[in-house]
Amino acid sequence: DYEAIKTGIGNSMYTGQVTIGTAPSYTMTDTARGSHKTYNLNHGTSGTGTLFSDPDDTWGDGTASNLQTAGVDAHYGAALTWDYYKNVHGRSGIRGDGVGAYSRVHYGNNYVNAFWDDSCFCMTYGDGSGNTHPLTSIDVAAHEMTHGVTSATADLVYSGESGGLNEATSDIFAAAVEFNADNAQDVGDYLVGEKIDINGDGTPLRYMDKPSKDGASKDYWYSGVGNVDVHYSSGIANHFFYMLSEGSGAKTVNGVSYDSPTSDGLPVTGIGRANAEKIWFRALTTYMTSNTNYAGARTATLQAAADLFGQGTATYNAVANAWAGVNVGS
Ligand code: ASN
Ligand code: ZN
Repeated sequence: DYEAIKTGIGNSMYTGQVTIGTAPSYTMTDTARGSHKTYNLNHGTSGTGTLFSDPDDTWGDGTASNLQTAGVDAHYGAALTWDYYKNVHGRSGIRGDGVGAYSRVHYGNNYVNAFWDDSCFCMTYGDGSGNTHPLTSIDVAAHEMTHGVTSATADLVYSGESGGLNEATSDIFAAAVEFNADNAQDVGDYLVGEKIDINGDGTPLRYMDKPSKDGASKDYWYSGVGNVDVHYSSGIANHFFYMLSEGSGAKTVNGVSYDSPTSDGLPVTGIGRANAEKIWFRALTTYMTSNTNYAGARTATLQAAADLFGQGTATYNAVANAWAGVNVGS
């Protein structure tokens, strides 16, 4: 059946008033993006709950007590992620087949996590502690959806060094989607989860300029890093991506101050985030495979840089230097 593209007004938790796809009249169904749908689990933990619907096509009120609000954020985050992959990398949908996934919000109670699940081709969001700050920020949505992209491409095994690369891929494109969204209330940064107050003290979940700022993530590769949690071994690739984009040392971007150290003390010159994104995407989709480790990620990104910019160019050399800065290769 033909479904007209239709948009409504959403009052989100983290991004102000936004436009969301709401056809047919009116459900949270984004017909412009593979008919991606957003469902209300209403604190349940299984099934799909109810597809959000609304008679006047104005959704949420910007507070967590209105159950539509988290739906607006999740639906908007999925749309931004869809648009990013389509507009920047020419990929239509998570699998590249134009088919949308779906989101579920209000999972359980006080659930402080969000997750992608390959088996339902869907992502799920908790409401945070006290059910007061749902995990539905742009970066978290992009992180979870990117797990779907990784599964559909390199399919990096979610343990050991490949697991760290899988996690980092989600953080890298989370930052990329957030920057590309250009939303005034959630400006782009190299932090993960800065909007959802996951630590209760306003600090983000992860930092890409110096991942060890979170107290657990790794800044540099070492033999045995495959034994640490994938959300911490990811730090090495997050740090690589930050330095490749912005360079080592101190820098302020969109009002956020960063200070990125290298393992060897040698400076790294950044090539700009857009080029770094292209290199990581091509490496992920063309060269990485299930068991790619950090050494393999270095090779994959160098191959991608050679394809896109030419071997021996300043851009290619920056990739090698950024890996050296995180103690991968020399
Ligand atoms: N939010 C977490 C993640 O996407 C869930 C997990 O541990 N897989 O990484
Ligand atoms: Zn993840």
